[in-house]
Amino acid sequence: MITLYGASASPFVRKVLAVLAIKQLPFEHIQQMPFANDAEFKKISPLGKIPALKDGDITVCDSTVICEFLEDSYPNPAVYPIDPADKARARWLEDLGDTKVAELASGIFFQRFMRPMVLQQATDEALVEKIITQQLPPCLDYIETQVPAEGFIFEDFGAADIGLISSFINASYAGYEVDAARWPLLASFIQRVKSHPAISPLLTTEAQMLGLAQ
Ligand SMILES: N[C@@H](CCC(=O)N[C@@H](CS)C(=O)NCC(=O)O)C(=O)O
Repeated sequence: MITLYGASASPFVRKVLAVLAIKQLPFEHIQQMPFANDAEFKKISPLGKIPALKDGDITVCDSTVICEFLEDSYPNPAVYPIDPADKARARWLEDLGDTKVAELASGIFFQRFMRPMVLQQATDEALVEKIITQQLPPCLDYIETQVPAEGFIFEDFGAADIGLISSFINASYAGYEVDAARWPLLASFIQRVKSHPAISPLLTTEAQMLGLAQ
């Protein structure tokens, strides 16, 4: 039996939830919160970060490592392309989502949602403004060149699609939407990913958990 540890609204947990949904794998979900400094949890996630996953006796942490473990263990349906060049591009776009996009878009969510609502800290609005007006635009200019006008990045919906945009879902919970007039391909791609049958039910659950109307 698979057990996934991690709060549903984390962009990284969401990516693993999407892969579990695409592969139709049954699992138990423990809503482990980040920043909990939980000694028991650190036994399976040494850095204390979410997500982590157990499959029988095997424990795996880091969302990308987990998705690749699931792909290797349960190959069908695939969430990464087979062709080596496509697979390398998929990993790059997923990594971009997990790193630069997460730092910036999830940074908006962290400042405007996590800090006031969970950590009882004040939002650094000057930092949010800097992210939105200075730091995100060059990143969005690049992503605009990478997403298709229709469909998904590769033939089948997979880890690169949700990995690239997962943090924009968090940013939208904090009132930030990609400007469709400036980045039309990315704005419509985000909407298509959000409407995908593997993602849409996850967002309904998240909205309920976060107390947001959908
Ligand atoms: N590279 C990791 C990043 C995971 C991550 O940063 N998760 C955040 C929550 S969204 C976390 O657990 N933060 C707590 C901390 O940094 O201590 C992955 O892809 O799983």
